[in-house]
Amino acid sequence: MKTLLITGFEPFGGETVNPSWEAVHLLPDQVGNWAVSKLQIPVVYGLAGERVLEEANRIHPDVILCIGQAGGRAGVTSEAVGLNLREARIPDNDGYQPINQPVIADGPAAYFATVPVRAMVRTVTEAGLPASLSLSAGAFVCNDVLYTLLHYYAGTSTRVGFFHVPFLPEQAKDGVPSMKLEDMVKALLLCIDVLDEKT
Ligand code: PCA
Repeated sequence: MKTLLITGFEPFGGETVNPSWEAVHLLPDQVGNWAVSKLQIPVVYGLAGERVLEEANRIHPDVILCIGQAGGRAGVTSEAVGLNLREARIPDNDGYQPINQPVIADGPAAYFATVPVRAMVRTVTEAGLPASLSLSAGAFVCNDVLYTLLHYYAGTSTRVGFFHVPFLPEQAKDGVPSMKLEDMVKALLLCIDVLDEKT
């Protein structure tokens, strides 16, 4: 049995739910050959990544997959890149709004995700749900966590990925796209099934 640490975020930006955690906490504790460990993390620069690393250092997962809300996107997106940049349009849940700051001083500009991002997109698309590869996780807290983990685990066997989910129907106003919670859960289960693929 392999271990997956999967995280979702608390609500932010005036929302009362975050679909990432709603979907993650509905996952079973075992999916195929994976023991699934779930963690909710704060929408706070720095602290979010620290929380994931604390838990990861306790349970030593084979893969860490973080899930976040990307309001406005029409489908689920597998993030290919973590960027060494903090650039916030809105304050995080601690009131911090950095502009042009690094995630890690003197870290490399970017890392590629080490989970099979294309296989994840393919399996969700084949199931008839909207999914695509994303070349930017933005520069808010989701990217902060992705970059922090990719930096920490660079050159090790621990693989790291990030998956964004759209708004839930009840969050989406004025024609903004959304996805049903059950479809998000389905997409996550499909992604877990392909975690051992190559690309
Ligand atoms: N989405 C934000 C942070 C937390 C979340 O769910 C982001 O995309 O950075």
